[in-house]
Order: sequence, then C-alpha cells, then structure tokens
Amino acid sequence: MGRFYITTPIYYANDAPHVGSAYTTVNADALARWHRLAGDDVKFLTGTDEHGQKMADAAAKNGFSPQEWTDQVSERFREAWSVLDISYDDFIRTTEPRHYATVQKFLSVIYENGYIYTDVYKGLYCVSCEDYYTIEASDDGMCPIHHSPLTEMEEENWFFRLSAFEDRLLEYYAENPGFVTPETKRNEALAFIKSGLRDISITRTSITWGVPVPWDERHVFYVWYDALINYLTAIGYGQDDDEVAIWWPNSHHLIGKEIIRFHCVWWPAMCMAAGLEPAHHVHVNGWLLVGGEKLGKTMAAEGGVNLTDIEPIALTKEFGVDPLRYYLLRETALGNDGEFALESIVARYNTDLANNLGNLVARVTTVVASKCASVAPAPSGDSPLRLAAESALQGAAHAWEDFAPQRALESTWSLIGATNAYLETLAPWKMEPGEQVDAVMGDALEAIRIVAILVSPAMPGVAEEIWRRIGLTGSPASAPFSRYAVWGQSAGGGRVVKGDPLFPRIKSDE
Ligand code: ME8
Repeated sequence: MGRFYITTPIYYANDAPHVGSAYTTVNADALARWHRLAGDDVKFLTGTDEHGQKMADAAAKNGFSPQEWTDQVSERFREAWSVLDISYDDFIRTTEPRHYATVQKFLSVIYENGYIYTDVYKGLYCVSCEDYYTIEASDDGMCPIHHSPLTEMEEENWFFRLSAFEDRLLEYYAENPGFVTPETKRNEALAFIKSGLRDISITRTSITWGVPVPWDERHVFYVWYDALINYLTAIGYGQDDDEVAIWWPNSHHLIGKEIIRFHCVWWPAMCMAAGLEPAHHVHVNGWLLVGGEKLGKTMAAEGGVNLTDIEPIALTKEFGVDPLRYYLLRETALGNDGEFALESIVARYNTDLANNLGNLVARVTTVVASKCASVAPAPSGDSPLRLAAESALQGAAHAWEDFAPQRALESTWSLIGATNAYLETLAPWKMEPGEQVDAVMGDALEAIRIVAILVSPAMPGVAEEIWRRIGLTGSPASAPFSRYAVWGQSAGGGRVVKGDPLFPRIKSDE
C-alpha cells in the first residue's frame, strides 16, 4: 500500500468559486478517488487563502470586516465542493489558529537559519495577483494577466534570501527529474531559476490583515508567503513530526500554470531554508479559457463573461454533477489549456455519456430483463471482452498514476466501445432466451461492472447507480481495484434493474 497526499491551491476567498477553481478541484478529487481505489492511504487537502490586500479590499467594498467576509466566501467554497462531490479529507482556512502556529514556527526556523533580513522595497504591484512585477515583465506598466494598471509601492520589509538557492534548486531539479510535470512546465520553472533569482519581500506594514511576524510585530507576512505553508499546516508541521514524515515525502501539489513560480521556485527554496526536503511532486494544469482568455473572477467582474455561465453549482443544475465532472476531466489533457464552452459540454454529454455509456447500460439491462428474467448471468472465463477489459484497466491505471485523467477515461471508454460493438455484432436482442443469450449478457454485465469501477473516480454517483442497476451490492469504489476489477469476479445471480435513461439526451441549439 502506498501513500498519496494531494493538494489543490487554496483559493482566494475574495469571491465565490467559479468553474476554473472547480477544474483543479475536480481533477484533484478524481486523482484522490483513484488512489483510494488503488488501496493507497490518501490525504486530500483543499481550502481557502484568506489574507492579503485583495481580501481586505473585497471585504471593505462589500461592507464587511475581512473575517466576516472570508467566513462567508469560504463557506461558499465548501458548498460548491459538497455539490460537486469533492471528497476532501481536510479543508484548511489560513485564518485558523493552527495555520498561524505553523507559519510562525516555520518562518522562525528560516529566520534563525539566517535567510531572512530587512531592507526597503520599491516596485510595481498588482493587487489581483498579490505580486510585484519588474517593468520588463509588465505590459507597459500594466499587469500582463489582469490588464489593469500596476501600483508603485515602497515599503520597509523583511526579505527572503531566494538568491542563495539558485544552485541548490538547479541541483534539486537535476536530481529529481519528476519534481515538476508536465515537462513543458518543468522547463518553464527551470528557465525562471536560470534567469537569476532576486530576493523577495515577504512582509507588509501597509496592511494588518495577515499573520503577524513573530520577531517584528509591526509587520504581517505577505499573503503568498503564508499561503504556501498551508500544505505543512495540514499535516501538523511543528506539532506532529511523525505525520510530517508520513505524508510529506508523498506530497503532490496540483496547481494552475500562473502560480508555477511560487510553487516550483519559492516553495522548494523555502523548504530548503527551513531544513526540509521540498514537496515530492508538483503537477501543473493549464487554463480553461473563454475566447482565449483565462476564465476567472476578475474576468467576470470586468463583464467579459456572464458569471452565471461559470458558476459551478448552476452548471451542475443544468448538466448534472457527474456530467460536469466528466467534462472537466475528459475534455482537456491536465497540463494543456482548453477552451471552455457550453456547447462542448453538450457534445461530450450526448456522445460519450448518452450514446456510449448510457446506451450500453440501457441495452444490457433491457435485454437481461426481457431474456434472462432480470437475473444477471455469470460471465464466461474466455470472453473476447476479457482482453478489452484487461487492456482498459491497465491503460486507465497507468494514466491515473501519471496525472492524466483524460487518458484514463479514454481507456475506460475503449471498453465501453468494445462492449457496444460486441453487442451489435451478436445482437442478443434477437436471440431466444437460453444459454446463448445468457453467455453474451453475462459477459456484457461483467464488462459494465469493470466500467463502473473505472469510472468511479470521475463519476462517483453514476458509478454507484450503474452498480445498483446491474444487480450488485456494495460499492464500485471498494478497494483495491487490482483484486476487484479482475475479469470473472462476479458470480452472477444479482437482480438487474431497468431504470430511466442515465443520461437523457440534451437538445443542442443547432
Ligand atoms: O492563486 N483554468 O488562488 P486563486 C484552470 N490563493 N484553473 C484555474 C482557472 C482557469 N481558468 N482559474 C483558476 C491563488 N484556476 C492562490 C493560491 S496556493 C498556496 C495559493 C485554478 O483563487 C488553478 O488551479 O486565484 C489556479 O492555480 C487556482 O485556481 C488559483 O486560484
């Protein structure tokens, strides 16, 4: 049995979740579910990032204190994740006392190790990014991501000696080629390190909404510097060394590509400065785009898109929870950018879900009802579908291990396709009740059983429903799949139920 500690970025609690935040969260959830299915001991962490200028501004604009505001918004994230069936084990808020304790402890170690010093900082700041830009990196004085004017800031701050870690980071990357995936994103991080690292300002005196600096109470930590440490708070850094020793070497951060620099440069350097190995692995996802632009809250606020079009709960009402999850996992490789469009959700739904999966389950349950008196026949040992099932299982397992839900689902759908083709060739619906039809349906039911197991990380609700319809007890998510998803495990005899269509077709506008 392995261990798998998966984290999402902690989302800014300045505004409600949108489908971009749901994208990373659903992917992390499916990966967590796969690893539980594989029999691993899993810890899945998500949460909200609640400090910083942006939060203080959003609270003031809405007439609340920062704490009142983040209480409300953080709750909206929990609600959205509950609707989306996100199986997190821990939800962290950076305003919790446990986080303050870990941040102060971790940063005191770095301070004592001599990597923090004081100086004056001057630069161009983007409040939406909570980040400084050099004039060269800016877009003519504007933020290259938000296209809003950058503000000149000058502060006496505490600094982290990031420049001291250039060589050690390069060494670490060389020794750990799988630290950042995919390769293109690893190269981006490496290019950044090789371009030369400047020390970073890690505290603020301009705001009070943050974690106080233990050795200088006039300052609070800069929001990014406190946020990254959440990954250690959740495993008890400073409180429980055993927990850290168990989980940290098995840590996987899933992040969006705009925060590579923080997670792949700053964060490993911070860990090194504190005498801790960096996280085990960072996987970088691309962006969901609308009209080529990153889909997000700022965009909605600027009127670029209709907020209701990107609100996850509204989308689940329109398409269903599992179909939305399926779309987010299946449409784009986790690492690439992809255009988000309601028409593509409809197309995926009608093709993959209604025509392929839904149709397969409907056909099989209907024929078993009419030709086998609704009792599931047992599978045969040497069915031609056996090979298709074994190869789908193997393909899916490798893909999930590689952080490639899209490929895992393609592999799963290859078994759905093979089973539909098998049924079309043999046309059991034309056969008389008897041994022949029993043999075909026993094999088709076995293929569907394995499909239900393989789709369960992506569509947990649908998988349970299929399980029930093909007359099985227990759950498709019972681990470990290596024993469970093997051809010939079911003995037959269950009561098969014909239900309403799993995925009623959606009429598209065209
Ligand atoms: O950056 N496409 O929080 P955030 C894909 N608080 N993923 C998207 C997306 C899109 N259009 N929009 C957002 C922060 N995301 C910090 C993180 S971690 C220590 C601190 C996802 O609310 C993606 O994972 O801006 C991105 O990295 C994250 O949401 C940013 O969320």
